[in-house]
Amino acid sequence: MNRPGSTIAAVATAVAAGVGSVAIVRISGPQAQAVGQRVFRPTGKRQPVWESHRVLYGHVVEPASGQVLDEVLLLYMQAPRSFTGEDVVELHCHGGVVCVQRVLEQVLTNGAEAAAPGAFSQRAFLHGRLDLTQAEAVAQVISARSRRAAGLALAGLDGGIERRIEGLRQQLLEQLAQLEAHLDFEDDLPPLRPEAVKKKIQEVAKNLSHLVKDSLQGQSLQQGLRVAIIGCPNVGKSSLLNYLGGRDRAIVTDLPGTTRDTLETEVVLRDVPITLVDTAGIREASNPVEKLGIARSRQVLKQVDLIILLFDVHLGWSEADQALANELPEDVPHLRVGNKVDLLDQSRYQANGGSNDALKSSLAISSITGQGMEAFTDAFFRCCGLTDLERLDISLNRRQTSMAQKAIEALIRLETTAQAGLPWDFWTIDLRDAIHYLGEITGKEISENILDEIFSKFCIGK
Ligand SMILES: Nc1nc2c(ncn2[C@@H]2O[C@H](COP(=O)(O)OP(=O)(O)OP(=O)(O)O)[C@@H](O)[C@H]2O)c(=O)[nH]1
Ligand SMILES: [Mg+2]
Repeated sequence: MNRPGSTIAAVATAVAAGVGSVAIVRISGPQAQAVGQRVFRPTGKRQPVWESHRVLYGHVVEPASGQVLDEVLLLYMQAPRSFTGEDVVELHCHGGVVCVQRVLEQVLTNGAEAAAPGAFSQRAFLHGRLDLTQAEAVAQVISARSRRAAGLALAGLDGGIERRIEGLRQQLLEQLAQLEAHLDFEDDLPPLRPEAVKKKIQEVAKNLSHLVKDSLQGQSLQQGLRVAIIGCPNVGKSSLLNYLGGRDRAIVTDLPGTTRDTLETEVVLRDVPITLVDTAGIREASNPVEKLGIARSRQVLKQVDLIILLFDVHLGWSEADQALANELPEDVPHLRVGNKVDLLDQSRYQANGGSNDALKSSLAISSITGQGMEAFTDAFFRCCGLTDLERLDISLNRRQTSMAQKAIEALIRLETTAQAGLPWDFWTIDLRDAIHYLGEITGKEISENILDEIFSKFCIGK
C-alpha cells in the first residue's frame, strides 16, 4: 500500500488492447495539482484557470523537451469534493494502450507514485467519502455479470449494508450499555430482567441469520453458478447446452461420443449468470481421445455448484444411467432430468397409466421443442438453494458474511452463558465480541492490516 499523504496515480479505466476511445489517468493526493501542472500544457495563449471541477483542454508533454505525448482533457477536483476526498487531477486521454502508458509514465516521473491496488478506494474510505461496505460495493458493481447483480451491488453502494448492519450493532450497543450501567451502579438502578435482554439479543441474531442466508443467495447471483451437464452418450447434453445458451455452441450429431472435450458457455437464466459445462458422454470407450474426454467429464464434477444428470427418457432409465448416478460426488447437488420427452408416444404412455418409471422421479424436458423447461428451471434454482431471489434487497460479500457469522456465533455463546445463569459481566464478553465483528463489516472497528488486505484484493486504478 502507498504511504498516507503521498500522491498516487494509475489508469482508472479498463486497460485492454485497442478497446475504448478514452482512458483516464487519475492522480490523487496533495501534489496532484502540482504534478498536473508539470505535465500539462494548455492549448491557446490564455493561462488556464485551475478552478475546481473545471475542464481544461491541452496536451500532456514531456516537461524537459516539450514533446507532446497526447491530447487530453484535464479535470481538477479540489479536496474534499472528489472520489478520494483528496485533490484529484484526471487526465482524459486517448484510449490506446501506448498513449495511456506514456501519459502515466510522465505522471509517475513528475512527482506521483504508482497507486497500489485499491488505493483510491482505500483513501475514499479513510477520508470518510465511503464507508467500508460502500467501498467494497464499488468492486462488486464493476464486476457484476447480470443486471440483477449490478442492482444488488448498487444497493450496497447506496449504503444499504451499512444501514442494516449499523442498526443491528446499535441495538447490541444499547444492551451492552445497559449491562455495564448495571455492573457499575447496580444499587441505583431498577433491576434488569435477563429475559428482556435475551429477547433483544435473540432478535438481532435472527436478523443476522436471515441476512447471512440471503447473502449466500446474493453471492451466487454475483459470482454466478457453475453447472455441469453429465450423462451417457447421445442423451442430448450438447443439445441442452445449445438450447439454454440460445445458440449452436456445441456440435450435435446422432452419433454417440460426439463431444470429446469439456466445453463451457455463459448463459443468464433468470438474471443469474451461469457457466454451463458440456461434457463427453460417459461410457466404456476404447478410443483414446474419447477416453481422455470421459476422464475430464469426471474431473469437472468436483468443481461445480450443480450437476444435471441427463438421460434419454424415451429409452428409459438404464443401468448405465444408474451406474453414473452412483458415482456422483455426494457433496454436490444434482438434478435428474429426462430429455427427449417429445419422442415419447404420449397416447401409448398414457394408455399404460403413465407408467414410465423413469419419468415419475424426474423432470422431463425436450431440448428440441423446449417442453418442460420452465419446471426444469424452477427445479434448477431450488436445487442450488436460490428460492427467493426476487425478494433480495442487499447482500453481504464473503468477507462480510463470515464476520456476520462470527457475530452470530458470539450471540449463540451468549445464550449459553445466559442459560447457565452466569453473572452480567460474562454476558458482556460475548456481546462485545459480536459488536466488534459487526464493526469489522462497516469498518467502524477494523485494524489497519485488515484494511490493507481488503483493499489489496481490488485491482489497480480502483
Ligand atoms: N427428439 C429429440 N432429439 C433430441 C433431443 N435432444 C437431443 N436430441 C438428438 O439426440 C442426438 C444426440 O444429441 P447430442 O446433443 O449430440 O447428445 P450428447 O449427449 O451431447 O451426445 P455425446 O456428446 O455423444 O455424449 C442428436 O441427434 C440430437 O438432435 C430432444 O429433446 N428431442
Ligand atoms: Mg455432446
